[in-house]
Amino acid sequence: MAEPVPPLPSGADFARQGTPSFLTPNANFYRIDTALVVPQVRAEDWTLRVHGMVDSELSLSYDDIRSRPLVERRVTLCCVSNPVGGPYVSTATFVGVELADLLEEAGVRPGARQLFSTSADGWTCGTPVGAALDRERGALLALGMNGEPLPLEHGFPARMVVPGLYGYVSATKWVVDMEVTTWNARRAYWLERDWAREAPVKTQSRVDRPRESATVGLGTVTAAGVAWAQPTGVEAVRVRLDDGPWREADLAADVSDDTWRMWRIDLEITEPGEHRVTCRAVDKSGSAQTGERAPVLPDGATGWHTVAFTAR
Ligand SMILES: Nc1nc2c(c(=O)[nH]1)N[C@H]1C(S)=C(S)[C@@H](COP(=O)(O)O)O[C@H]1N2
Ligand SMILES: [Mo]
Repeated sequence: MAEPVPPLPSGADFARQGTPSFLTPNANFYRIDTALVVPQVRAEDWTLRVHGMVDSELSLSYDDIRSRPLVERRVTLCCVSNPVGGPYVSTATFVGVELADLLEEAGVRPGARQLFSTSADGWTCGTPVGAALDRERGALLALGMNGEPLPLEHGFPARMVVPGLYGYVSATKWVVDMEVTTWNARRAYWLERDWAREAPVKTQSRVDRPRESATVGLGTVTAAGVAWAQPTGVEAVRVRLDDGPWREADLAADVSDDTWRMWRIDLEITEPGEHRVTCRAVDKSGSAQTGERAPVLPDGATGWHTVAFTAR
């Protein structure tokens, strides 16, 4: 049995107002992988090797992992290639073993900087060793997701999950090998293709309602959406109608600093015609989401999300 997360508080999302559900059902969880065909790895054939700059190499079977103390953790995962307002962000309750436990058991040697992981299909990923070892961050070698074994598409039998880092530097699916090394010794798949080595998640927020190009009636219109700033957490979301003043949105229950937070606000629309709604988040360290536009390459998009709609 896993050490469980507390039950999800009621009011963790504003799904009735148009946000996603707080937990993303596995079938709807976004997917990014380079594999054209999903690797089919049988649990009984799987082993994870931990080696490199360690005192003692580990070679672990699925049963070895499953019989260790398991923990549950709710994490919002997102992709560096997500454009402002985009869909590549989802949340699940993952279950697995603490990555720090495995690495400490192997004994990370001084001077190690990169945890270089490889999947069954040969994809590679470089994670800062410090992030993988940081117990407060709570990286997992995950076996399950939302109460089920990992679906094949999401990395069965095991994958990495590191809160606060974009997936391409942290979330290796079908992971079979972890080499503790330096940055110079190994270059991961997306690093070879001009993406950044360090890729912490950037604070973002999104308008889910009204939808782009929607038509709404005059009067009160409820806008709603999501914001994320893992691992710092979302403190506030501010919303603006057209060029009006920024107003504080209502936030859904605060579940975890590693997960997204839903927002909603009532807008009074008195003028028929075209309108715009824009949102921006503030994280719990007091840093505001920047409005400066940056493209997804090399380390994640920035800018505020604006949705245009019509009232009549
Ligand atoms: N083996 C493998 N793992 C991978 C990838 C991949 O292409 N192959 N893509 C990464 C990227 S870019 C992201 S954003 C996350 C997405 O995980 P998901 O598909 O479960 O949402 O997985 C990461 N792990
Ligand atoms: Mo990604």
